[in-house]
Amino acid sequence: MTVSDPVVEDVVSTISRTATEIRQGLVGRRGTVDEENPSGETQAEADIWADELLEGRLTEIDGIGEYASEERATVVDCGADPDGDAYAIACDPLDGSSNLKSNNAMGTIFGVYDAALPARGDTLVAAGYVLYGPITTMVLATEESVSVYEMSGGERRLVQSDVTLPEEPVVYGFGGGVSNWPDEFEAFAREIETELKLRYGGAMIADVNQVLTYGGIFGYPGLESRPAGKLRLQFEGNPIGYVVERAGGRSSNGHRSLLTIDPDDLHERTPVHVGNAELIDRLEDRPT
Ligand code: P6P
Repeated sequence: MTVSDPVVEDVVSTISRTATEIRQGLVGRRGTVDEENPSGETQAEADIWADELLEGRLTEIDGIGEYASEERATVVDCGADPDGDAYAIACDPLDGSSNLKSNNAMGTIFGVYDAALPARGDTLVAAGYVLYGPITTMVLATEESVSVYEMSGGERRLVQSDVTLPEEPVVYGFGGGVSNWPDEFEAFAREIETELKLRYGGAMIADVNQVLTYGGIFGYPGLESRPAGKLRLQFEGNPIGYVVERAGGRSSNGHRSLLTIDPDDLHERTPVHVGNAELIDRLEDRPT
């Protein structure tokens, strides 16, 4: 099933082809380089390689005015005006690349914004992720719906459409470490751990995919040592928040939808909570 907006369809099919190549090229690129990304994190060879592949292809698409990624300090200007009739793409080329060493799931996150970057999440027109798990799948959210595809040979095959979060939550995953959590989040987490099953693997989209599949909540809160948390608004919070909200769930920074945050900086971090609406409401309603 193709996407009705031809530019978004071109982006999604380009990412499908490139993601297949990324997955195949992970072998032999599991090392780290002596470089840091703009967030100060050591880069894997695969981080840089995946970013270069995506940038080279996505910036060639007519109708794309900007490209930005977690691996690049600044936005790549593709010439067209994203405040005009061009979109801007924000990518996390390899989310969870630290899982390369341990051979656990990871993936590629993308968001298509109808605004110049950095932009509010409610300017997204599409967002999604490719998950490099036992098989390669893509979850794609557009203004119409949320769909799941299986990927093979650079092509995507629709396996589920109109995806919604299961009513009954089953799993949870909270990052950052309990010793780093503010007291009010720790109290919330202690409640949730008596109600749901722990699923946390160190790559946001693999953990979020558990929530989308089984129902529940994923969170990476603000920490005592790092009040804004770890995850980036443009490249992780907004695209995943858009997917989960389109699937009938909620996103939050602890107080409000991630998609309503006015960004100040391309690489700004934010606390990220996504999942079943009742659980996010409970989090936001807690005394702080
Ligand atoms: P921690 C991966 O590095 C990432 O950005 C997310 O994909 C993931 O949810 C989080 O960081 C894991 O962080 O502190 O548990 O290693």
